[in-house]
Amino acid sequence: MREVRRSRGLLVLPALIVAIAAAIPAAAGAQATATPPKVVKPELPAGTITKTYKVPLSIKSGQNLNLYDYIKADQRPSEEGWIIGFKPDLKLADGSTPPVDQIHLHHLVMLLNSDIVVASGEEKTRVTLPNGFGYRYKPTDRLMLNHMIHNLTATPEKVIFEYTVDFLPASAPAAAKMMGVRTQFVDVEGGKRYPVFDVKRNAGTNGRYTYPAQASASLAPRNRVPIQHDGTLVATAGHLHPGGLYTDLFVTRGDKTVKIFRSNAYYYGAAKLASWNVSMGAASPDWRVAVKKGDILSVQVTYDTTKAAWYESMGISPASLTNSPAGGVDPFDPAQYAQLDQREVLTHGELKENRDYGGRKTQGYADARKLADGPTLAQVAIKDFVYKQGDLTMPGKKGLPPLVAPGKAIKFVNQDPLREIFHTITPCKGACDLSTGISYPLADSAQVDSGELGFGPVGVTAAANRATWSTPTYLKPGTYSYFCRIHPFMRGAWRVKKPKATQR
Ligand SMILES: [Cu+2]
Repeated sequence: MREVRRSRGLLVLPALIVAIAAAIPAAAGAQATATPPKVVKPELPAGTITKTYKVPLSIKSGQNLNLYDYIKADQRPSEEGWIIGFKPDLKLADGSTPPVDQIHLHHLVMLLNSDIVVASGEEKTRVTLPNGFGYRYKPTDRLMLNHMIHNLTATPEKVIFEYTVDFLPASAPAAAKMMGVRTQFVDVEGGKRYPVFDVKRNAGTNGRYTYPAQASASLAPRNRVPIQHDGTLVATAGHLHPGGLYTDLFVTRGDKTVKIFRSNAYYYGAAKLASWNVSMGAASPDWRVAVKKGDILSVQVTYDTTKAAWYESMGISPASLTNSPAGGVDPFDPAQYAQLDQREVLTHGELKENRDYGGRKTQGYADARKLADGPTLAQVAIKDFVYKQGDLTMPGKKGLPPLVAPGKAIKFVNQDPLREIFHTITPCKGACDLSTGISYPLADSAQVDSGELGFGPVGVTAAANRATWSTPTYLKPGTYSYFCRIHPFMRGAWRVKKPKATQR
């Protein structure tokens, strides 16, 4: 696996401010608990070949790296034609699908030459273009995979990235009528190669936080994709992370902005918001929006902030734009806009690998609040996926929470390979003593967090580019349990001592 520098032009967007905050309807239509829309099977042109390709990848223990790989000739279609549909999957070497709480497809982006074709994440949204549209493909094109596969375990793994392509060969009669599209990558953090932001608990209003509208106005310029030629948007679906409610895709022309699609997150199972067990609403196959050169696309994402803090969150709404106009609704003509079909469809139902929520009683972890005091320490090392003092899995004295006096700090030091294994100290919601799954443990306030201790290319990886973190000195006396949000089986605690009674 190697890291390749991508050309700067790809995701860097011009810096202009777009004022779309006013266009957000307050709390309208967030249907995290609503009945999911129908799963729609795509209609494919005659002669379409559906084939699965395999790209083997080696994943280091605990890895959470953003990497690039070329897709080799035997891992991709061998003839000229049209890519119509794309379905991502991740398998272990034995063909089984790893549970999301152990190995996690953080994100996956396929690049054809320097264009993003499709992007996906753990929700594994299937991309299928409406009948008659496709991505033009030649076997000589450069095809690359940008992937971030997060190994939540301490064991190295061989995995296989599997992708299924609906492909129409150029020789098929239906190919003569195909119209080419290119993906407009509309991302709240557009311009960043690791496009994430943190959502603090209780941020925003009424338990909801819309980004970037409710963040600093200086963040808005990134979120801006200028349309380069007249055309028609024919497909879109949102991408967000646990805690996310919906993405909204907007188009701006002059001083007018209208919403052209809301992609809701439909969570399955008991854990609802706090999980990866989710399908995203995609635009229905007859969604068509006519856009003009100079129009601006942008996206907003809304998260729930009542349940937990959400780190390294995303908000993306890639949209497929035809290479020349293909009809559609003019979103700035009110009568036409009223006709825009904004109904959602799902591309798949619940996935079984997303079902282990965790949060069950287990013998594995001590309840830190009930433990005796450990030694007073200025420093705690992290090595071999263990916090060397106060790790809740450690028996005996090593498992007791280290003490610190009020106003003093404990410094945590990552001593694992700093370019490969990143650890965090993330305060836990609750005692942090239950089993690990996609909904447990959860982060508490986001007031206190170490960031990912480790090093990587700036802006490309999740690394904080430091090896150490010190606990804040303002903490009140008490026991602070925490976990590593990269390896959530890692749990620990520290304790701020009560101040000594002052002598009279
Ligand atoms: Cu860790």
